[in-house]
Amino acid sequence: MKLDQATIAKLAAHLENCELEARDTTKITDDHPEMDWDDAYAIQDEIKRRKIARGCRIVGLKAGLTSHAKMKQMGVDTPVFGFLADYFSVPEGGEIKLSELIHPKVEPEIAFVTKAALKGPGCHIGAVLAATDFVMPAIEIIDSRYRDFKFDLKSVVADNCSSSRFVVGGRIRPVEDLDLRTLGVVIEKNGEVVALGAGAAVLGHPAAAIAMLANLLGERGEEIPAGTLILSGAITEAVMVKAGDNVTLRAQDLGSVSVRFA
Ligand code: 0L1
Ligand code: MG
Repeated sequence: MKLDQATIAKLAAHLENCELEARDTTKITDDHPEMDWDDAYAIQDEIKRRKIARGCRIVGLKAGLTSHAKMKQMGVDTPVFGFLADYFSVPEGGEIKLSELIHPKVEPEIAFVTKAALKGPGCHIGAVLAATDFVMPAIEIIDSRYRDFKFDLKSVVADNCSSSRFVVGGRIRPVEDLDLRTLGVVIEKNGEVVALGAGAAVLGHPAAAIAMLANLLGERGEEIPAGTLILSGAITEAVMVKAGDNVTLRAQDLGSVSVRFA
């Protein structure tokens, strides 16, 4: 690690305050070009610790930048992971106040819920499918705290991978009868199709993103516990939203999920 504990705490407080006050900032590597991956995840961990200390519950995990569409859109080449706090969860059909966010974008994702622990190294799609209780469609709302979504990967990881809100719903299905690679998704904004794709856009199979996450956590001596909700990553590029927009995700075999922005 290149940063000391005081700097990690200061950067975590800065990024979390930007999130809570819905204001943007320049990327933190501008002032700390020496920071490494361990520093980036240590800042994310410190943001999580701050939330837990205030009484928040951690309700899940997310894999980010798991599709080539997203990596290309963001100009990066490695997937990343973050955590989901309780207040990120928006009820199906619910409303999100734009004033609470900076410049949100929506992403269509497949959410997994585990029934057994997953631990890397060596975690693979088969282990993930065997450990999956059910899947459901999810809209992730990302909201990078970095001005104009301009960042590098370490800054993104420190910023909890742009996590801000998510909506799950639709049909809850066990994975046995689904082919998640060919499962199609369509995102509509105000009734118009704005993005579409299939599960294979996520590392060839959405379960591969969960395996990657278990392997990354395994490197840190951590595992994905049974009963964990995990967003597997965007199937399409992220779509900008504005006040008044109604967003619906229609997922083949998994029904639909909606949210509106006020
Ligand atoms: O969920 C995601 O794929 C977001 C990862 C962070 C990068 C971004 O803000 O697009
Ligand atoms: Mg995402």
